Amino acid sequence: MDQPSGSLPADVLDRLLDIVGTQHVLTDHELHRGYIQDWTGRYVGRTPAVIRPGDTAEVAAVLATCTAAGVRVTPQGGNTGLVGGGVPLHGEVLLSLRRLNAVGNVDVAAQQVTVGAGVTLSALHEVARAAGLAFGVDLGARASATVGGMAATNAGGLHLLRYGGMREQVLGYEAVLSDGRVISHLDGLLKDNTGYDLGRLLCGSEGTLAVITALRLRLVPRLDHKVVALLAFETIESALTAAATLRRDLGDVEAIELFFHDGLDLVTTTLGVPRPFAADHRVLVLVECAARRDPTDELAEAVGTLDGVVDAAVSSEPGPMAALWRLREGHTEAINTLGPPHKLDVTLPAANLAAFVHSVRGVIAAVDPAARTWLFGHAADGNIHVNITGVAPDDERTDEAVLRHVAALGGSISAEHGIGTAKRAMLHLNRSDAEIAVFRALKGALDPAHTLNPEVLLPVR
Ligand code: FAD
Ligand code: 2HG
Ligand code: ZN
Repeated sequence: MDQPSGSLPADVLDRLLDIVGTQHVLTDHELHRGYIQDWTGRYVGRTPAVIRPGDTAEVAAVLATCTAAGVRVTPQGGNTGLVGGGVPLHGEVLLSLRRLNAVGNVDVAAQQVTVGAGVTLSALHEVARAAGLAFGVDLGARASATVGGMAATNAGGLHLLRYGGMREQVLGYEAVLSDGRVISHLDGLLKDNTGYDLGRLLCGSEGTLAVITALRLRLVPRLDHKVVALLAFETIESALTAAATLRRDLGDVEAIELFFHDGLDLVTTTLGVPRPFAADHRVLVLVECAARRDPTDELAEAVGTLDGVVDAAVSSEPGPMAALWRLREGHTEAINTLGPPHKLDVTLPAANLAAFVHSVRGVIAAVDPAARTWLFGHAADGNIHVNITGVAPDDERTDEAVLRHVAALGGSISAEHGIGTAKRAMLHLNRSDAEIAVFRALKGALDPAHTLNPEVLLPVR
């Protein structure tokens, strides 16, 4: 249900101004653009005010005020989310957490650090690197995505097969409930069986249960020797078999990514990136290894055993490695130039992945022959990103057809981006009535007034 977005009750606005200060309450709609529209331009909302608290106490006071007044709130970090969960689509107050960007000292002995929810992934990588360590999650939106948003979406990313997703990195949390109470468990003890793991519950909760204000995060050893190979195949079957073989045989695999010739064409022409091969090959697999010693020989040896490789480019130099990565990471940016895409983010069981790649274009074309389909993703996780262009932003027919197809093949309708508003009507494809009832009970227990993202994740009754 919408709440009026024109203005807030005067007493509520006065209280919010008192809490965070005049310069951090943005009521001028001219200043809202970067907060109310998502990265793709598909989701555009409106808000009476953007509130930018500077610490946990301010977050608590803001939430207590909004809940007492019946004002709904959308938490937002870097606004790189791709499922319409972090923009105020129903006139919510926009709570930006970007100012919570404090970084604690790295505990090198424990390999942990405590950071504010608004710290960007790039900043976290730099902090870890400077301490001789690394952070296990990486993704293309690293310059803007915040750790709070990444935990809230349980972001997966490029290194999931080695280190896990965000949930596996969260060792402690601080968060604010919608009534203003602060819950905190930031010790980072590796062994700690004192009840429910609320930090992990918040991972993937998409701002519906509490506002994350700080996280205690696991760091991993920094591996300075890297090598990247781009392998070309003519069939998806040979590419997927190769990905599985490399995952099994190589000890130092950091990433195994997948894309196709049409996406490669789009990236190279749109972004002005050089083509990697003279010939046009149908399927591309990008492999990265990272180790304490140069892993190039091990990777080259493993590639030599693979069937179906028709071309290869290998580099351990920073510039050429970045150029190969650009071909994969540039997909999101290149597709955005075609107009607001529909983004679906699905996982298939390994046994059905090739069948899905063969069939999904037909599923989409059957619904809308004018739609264009783009496929890419994280090959080793079974995670395919299905992007659809040429479809009106509010036309859900192709989305629904793809998600039903995924579910019929035993897959997940959200691999890593979350449910948001985009897929809430389809949650039943993966979650039973009993599970959704438990979700609702958790929501009712932590946010009984339904202040936080009331239109996200949970289906309309
Ligand atoms: P936002 O977009 O601001 O918010 C996302 C959700 O979290 C919303 O529901 C919001 O309400 C909630 N939220 C935000 N902050 C908080 C908080 N502090 N407390 C409670 N709730 C909060 N995702 C992947 O998983 N893997 C990828 O490889 C990947 N690559 C990407 C590449 C590009 C170019 C882009 C644009 C996006 C990519 N994403 C990827 C999606 C996106 O970056 C992730 O979902 C990321 O975790 C969002 O972080 P954010 O800070 O931008 O969150
Ligand atoms: C990626 O893997 C991201 O590049 C974004 O998850 C996917 O743009 C997308 O659909
Ligand atoms: Zn992804």
